[in-house]
Amino acid sequence: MQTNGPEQCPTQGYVESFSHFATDAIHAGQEPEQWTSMAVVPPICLSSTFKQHGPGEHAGYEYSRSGNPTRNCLEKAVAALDGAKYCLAYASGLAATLNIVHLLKAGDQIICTTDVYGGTNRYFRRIASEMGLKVIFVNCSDLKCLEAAITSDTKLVWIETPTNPTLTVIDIQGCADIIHKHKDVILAVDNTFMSAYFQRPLALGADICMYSATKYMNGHSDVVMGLVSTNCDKINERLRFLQNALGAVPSPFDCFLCNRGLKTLHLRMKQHFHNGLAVAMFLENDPRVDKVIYPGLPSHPQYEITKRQCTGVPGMVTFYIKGQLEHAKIFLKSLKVFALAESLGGYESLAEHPAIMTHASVPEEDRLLLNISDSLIRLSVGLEDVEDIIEDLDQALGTAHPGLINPTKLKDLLMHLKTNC
Ligand code: P1T
Repeated sequence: MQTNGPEQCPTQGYVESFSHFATDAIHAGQEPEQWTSMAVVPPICLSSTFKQHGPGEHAGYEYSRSGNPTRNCLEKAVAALDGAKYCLAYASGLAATLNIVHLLKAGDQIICTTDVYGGTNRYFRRIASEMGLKVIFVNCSDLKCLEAAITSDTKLVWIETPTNPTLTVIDIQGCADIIHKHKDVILAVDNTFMSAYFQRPLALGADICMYSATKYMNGHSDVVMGLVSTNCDKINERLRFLQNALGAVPSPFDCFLCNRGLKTLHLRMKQHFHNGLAVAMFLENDPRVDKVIYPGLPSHPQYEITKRQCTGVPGMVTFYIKGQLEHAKIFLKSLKVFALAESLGGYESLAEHPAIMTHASVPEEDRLLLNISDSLIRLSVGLEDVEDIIEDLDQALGTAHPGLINPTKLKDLLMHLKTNC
């Protein structure tokens, strides 16, 4: 679909926002008046180039790598949701990471928390560190370790919270307080798992909030994209230059889809929370499961931090199945509602084996230090009826461990959730 172009230039700086999340998700940056057609739903502007009145005299857009109306519309919506002045969109989450790292120069040090998405780990370890950057991995959930690791060369601290796949929660405000005692050190938070709905890193002191929008922000498993928000003029100016100069931009069609996905983010996240919590509670009492990790359970080591810095918990549940790799494989192959697939945060339930799949690129000794063992399973609990989700887990665990049964009564569990949550 190609419609009339916009009359206005791409805006930077705060977009007009409303005081509540859902209203922002639906209206911020979406004003029909920005299009000559007054389209209520933002058009997909496919044009790669824009006519100029005279050389250098343009109406806000020149070439779609440097700026595109549909992309701009998405960027404004996300900025409003993050409470940010600026947002930039990229061709993938990793492209967003790459652009952030390009803020640095050879000799600078990056501190990356130990437990991050396997592709982020691979990028820092095998690419950034071979291009003259000093990369060290530090457990940033221990603030003393972070403080001790900072040197005069440190320019970027990279955290992911909760971490992928072991769901460690990191105190964002605590990290920011330490980092900002030092001049010119940037705190970047990968907010992919929480989404803008449950966690606002910029309000907690982060300089950059980053997403793999491939996950919850888009929410429909049909787009690969990255997003970066910031309130810092200097960071925005350099990132905007890099977005154009490095060129890893998303297509207008993907921007349209992600912008559409944002309209239901608040509804989806509430249901992911409900379904994720029910699954975590079901698995916690299961004799076929050794351990459940879910930041919304009081048994989680950072439950108190989670309650303080987040307004909810997504549908990511990690657990150790009783037994060995063989049991994990039987369980994963027996699932019917869950698809055995990488990725997360879509409307559909997914299950995966981090050691063999998403974190295979992390060296084995590092994986074991992070407790990413052969019995670890990661679930992205989707939006199906929770009874069907739990029945599926129950039957697949039953196939892996015939003879053992979970004593939890599903009806009681759902009643408990209804009355207590
Ligand atoms: O896949 P991409 O959009 O490039 O995003 C990379 C990325 C960054 N940060 C986090 C926390 C992630 O989980 C990811 C991608 N993760 C998966 C594909 C996965 O299955 O874990």
